[in-house]
This record gives sequence, structure tokens and C-alpha cells, in this order.
Amino acid sequence: MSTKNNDNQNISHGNIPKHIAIIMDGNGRWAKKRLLPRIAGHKAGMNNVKKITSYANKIGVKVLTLYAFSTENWKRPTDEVDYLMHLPVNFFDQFMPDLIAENVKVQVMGFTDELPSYTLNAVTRAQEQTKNNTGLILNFALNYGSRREIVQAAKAIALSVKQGELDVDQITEATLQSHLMTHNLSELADPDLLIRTSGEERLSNFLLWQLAYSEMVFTDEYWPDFDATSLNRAINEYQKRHRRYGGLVEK
Ligand code: V07
Repeated sequence: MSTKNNDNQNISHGNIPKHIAIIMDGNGRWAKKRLLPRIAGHKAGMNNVKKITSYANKIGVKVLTLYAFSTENWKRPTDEVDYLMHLPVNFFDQFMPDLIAENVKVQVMGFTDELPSYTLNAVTRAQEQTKNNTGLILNFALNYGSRREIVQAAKAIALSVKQGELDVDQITEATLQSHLMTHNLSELADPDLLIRTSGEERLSNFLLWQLAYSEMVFTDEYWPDFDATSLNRAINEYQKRHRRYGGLVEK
């Protein structure tokens, strides 16, 4: 079966990427273009998170990992950081009933102990309220940085060796992988597709280990303008690069 939408993007429903990761860039630029304050862009970006989540769930995506706040974002002006830290609260006040109805499971990964208590409360509550849901996993990267994640994994592994629980020769890629923040996504830990909006073509310290084999699609659209058609276009690009023939992947 294939679906054709109004932008002429055919997506094949047999080969939907299971795990899509998105760097949601361009919210500030979207606002500037409209002579609005940056925070108006963040709000529009947040509303778009809900739209894309519902659409991705509908077409059968299993995991959506969204880069909401990086460990570098604390360097932004205080009032902007303050606004951003309230977005998880606003997001759940506004969208929680819909997400529950849509069977979405919310997860958060990052150095969450450094978040303000109101932010941490909101994300804890959301994870709690959706923990038994079986639909799409909406995985927010919040105060996340990939190098720090890898350092944390290395320290934990070193400690296991020091305490005699692990032999150096037993350390494998699987050991490292099991200490990353994506480990509880199990076989879905590595994204099939990375999308970055707003024209930048860098990883910016996002999922460095996990993106080793992912297809990457970059688009000039600003995140608040990235809609279902845009997602279909990215998936279509993924499917063109990644065709399956009877379970074999032909590159
Ligand atoms: C944020 C909106 C999307 C564009 C990128 C920057 C601004 C949703 C959340 C969120 C995070 C965790 C959670 C529930 C919702 C969010 C931040 C920024 C910090 F459990 N959007 N969004 N968090 N933006």
C-alpha cells in the first residue's frame, strides 16, 4: 500500500522508519521572519511537536526522539531559558489528554537532575501517566549532550571494572550501548532516520554513537513550518535510499 498526499510524496507503508530523531531547529528564525519575539517561535515549535507526534503515530513510527534542550542551551539569555523550561509544563497542560487518548508513551532522557523542579515534576508526571501506553514512544532529549552521555557511560563501566564486576576484555560495543540513555529503547535505540530542520547540516552533539548508521535528511524549513507533508518528504527520501527486497536491505 502507498499513500500519495497533496505534495506528491509517495510513502510506502511497508518501510516506515521505526525510530526517527529530529533536531528541531529554526524556531527563533521563524519568529524573526514574522517580527515576533523568539519565545513566540518556541511556542509555535511546541505546538508543532504535538502535530508531528500525532501524525508519526498514525503512520506507524515506533519512536520519535526530539532534541528539545541541549546541555549548551543554558548559555542563552536567562529569560529565554526560563521560558524554555516552562514548555514541558505547558506542553502537558495543553496536550496530555490527547496524548493519552492516542496511546503515546512519553519518555525523557538527559541530565534531568539539573532541571528546575517544576520542569522535572511535569516530565515525571507525564512519564508516570503514560508508562503503560503501547503506541509511539515520544522520547524527549532534555538537557542532553552526547559527549557527556558517553563520558558518563565510560565512568560507569570503569567503576564496574574497578569493583571487579567486569573484566576489561568483556567490554564490547554492547556494553557501551547498554550504558547510554537510549538503552531502554532496546532494539530501537538507534534511529533509522535523522531529520534536521532550518538548513544547518551538523549533529551538534546529538546521539553521536546512536546515529552511526542512520540516514540523514536536512531541510531548509523552519521547525514550526515542518508539517505532515514535510515528514512524508523526509520518509520518502529515506525509502529511496533504503529499499527493502524481501527483508534484505539493498544500499
Ligand atoms: C521545547 C519546542 C520545540 C522546538 C524546540 C525548542 C523549544 C516540547 C517540550 C517538552 C519537553 C519535555 C517534555 C515535554 C515537552 C519542550 C523544551 C523546549 C525545553 F517531557 N517542546 N519543547 N521542551 N521547544
